[in-house]
Amino acid sequence: MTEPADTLFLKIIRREIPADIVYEDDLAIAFKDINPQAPVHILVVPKKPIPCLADAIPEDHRILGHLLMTVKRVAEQVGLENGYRVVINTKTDGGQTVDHLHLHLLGGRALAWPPG
Ligand code: DGP
Repeated sequence: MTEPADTLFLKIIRREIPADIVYEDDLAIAFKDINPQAPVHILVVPKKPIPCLADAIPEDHRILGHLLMTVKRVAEQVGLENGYRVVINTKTDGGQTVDHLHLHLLGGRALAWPPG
């Protein structure tokens, strides 16, 4: 079995590169996006290096549920009471640039729809 690739986000989890971490537990970490697209732009990342949503397996269902509950928790923590958007870019057409599953939590302004 091949080892999963080391990723930028694993380096953040291991504190090898700095990040503005806003939440962490056994399964997930949340930190501010380096290139924010909204006043609040936080990435919620599983500690397990699942490359993208399309690579999730049935056994990952607890992690996937936990990621959504973490988004909700962080949104409350940072005061997004007017609402927010959750985005999972997946593979090339989805605009994914980091091959480690992550949820974008965007908020702090009224967001346009549809996205580009
Ligand atoms: P995506 O395009 O969905 O793969 O989003 C990847 C996001 O990761 C992108 O919005 C920018 C962010 N990002 C890339 N490198 C870093 C980094 O070194 N630190 C932080 N905090 N965010 C990063």
